[in-house]
Amino acid sequence: MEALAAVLNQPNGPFEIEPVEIADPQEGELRVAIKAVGICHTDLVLGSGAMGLQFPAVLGHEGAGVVEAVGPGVTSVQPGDKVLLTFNSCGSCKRCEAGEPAYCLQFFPLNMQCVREDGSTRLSKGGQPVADNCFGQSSFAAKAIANVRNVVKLDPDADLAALAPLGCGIQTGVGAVMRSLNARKGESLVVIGGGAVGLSAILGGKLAGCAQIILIEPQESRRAIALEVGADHVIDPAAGDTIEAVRAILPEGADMVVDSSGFMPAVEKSVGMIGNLGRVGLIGVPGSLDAVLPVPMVQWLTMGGTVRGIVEGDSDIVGFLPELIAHQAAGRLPYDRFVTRYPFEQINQAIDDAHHGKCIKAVLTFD
Ligand code: CXF
Ligand code: ZN
Repeated sequence: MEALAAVLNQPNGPFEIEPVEIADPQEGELRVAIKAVGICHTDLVLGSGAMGLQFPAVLGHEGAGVVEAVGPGVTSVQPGDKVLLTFNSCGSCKRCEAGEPAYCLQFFPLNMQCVREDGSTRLSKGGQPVADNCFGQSSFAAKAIANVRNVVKLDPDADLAALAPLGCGIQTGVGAVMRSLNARKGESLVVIGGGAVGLSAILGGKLAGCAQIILIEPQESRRAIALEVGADHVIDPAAGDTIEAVRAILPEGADMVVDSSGFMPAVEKSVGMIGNLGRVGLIGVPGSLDAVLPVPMVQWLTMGGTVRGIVEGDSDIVGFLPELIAHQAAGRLPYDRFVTRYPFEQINQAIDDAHHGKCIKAVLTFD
């Protein structure tokens, strides 16, 4: 069967809208007619080839659509069901068995390698394989093959374009605060970086009842949106030392700092911002694999500081995504404030707009 896809034929694009051949779903798989897909920064990192992506390839990992066909053994969804797609996991390692699929021991090969263990692809063009299986979906296409473990069934009246970005970016930011750092009512939160994930961390702070929420972000337009969606204070890092600016608001230091920037000069400041029993959560991926975050040992052990890495906001998928969907439906997750929709064919324009600060979170729509 043929479907239009945004094919990456070389590192860093451009994405080319071309017909590809899509195979039938196999054991545990389903074919989804994609109706909307968010663009996540990780798609661009994978598309650079830095993680060993083979070309041509189809990326995309915030898909939402309608099930068209299911493979053998699939009983949780059926053709006609609306589904939200998210990250994949093996289901059999100790982390998956503990309900912690974001730390699946196979996370990298199942999500970021875009190659199956047996080397097979479900996409091809002109008889040649096209790399797929990006986060178990490759949803920059009108049709995608997903897996039972990385889909959540939605209500028949679900708004697919509105829900698509929950699958990665929004759940990462909200979950980082609510789940990974276990935010409690009245706690203070500093967020470094006001992209989609950082702004979602602010939304997580609001849901958790945080008392003081501070965003550190160089772009004025992003600081303005942060204030609209729940930040109490915003700090321009160009205006002076960010540790001093945070401590002018929180003299005893912050309970939580979440970094969504991966920009090391900014991340390094996080250790000076927290107070006793403070927690630092790292989400942003630095440009270099050799990046190191120095921690002042004596200060940290006496104050009981924690630094931890965060993947997908510690989402367990089956419990957390339905929770987020309910918050969205009730108007408690106004991430639409920083989403811009584009027709699927305008994928390159959407990426260019994001590069130039004209858009924060792009969602591509079909039809
Ligand atoms: C990724 C980001 C890089 C580390 C693994 C998880 N999440 C999705 O974009
Ligand atoms: Zn992502």
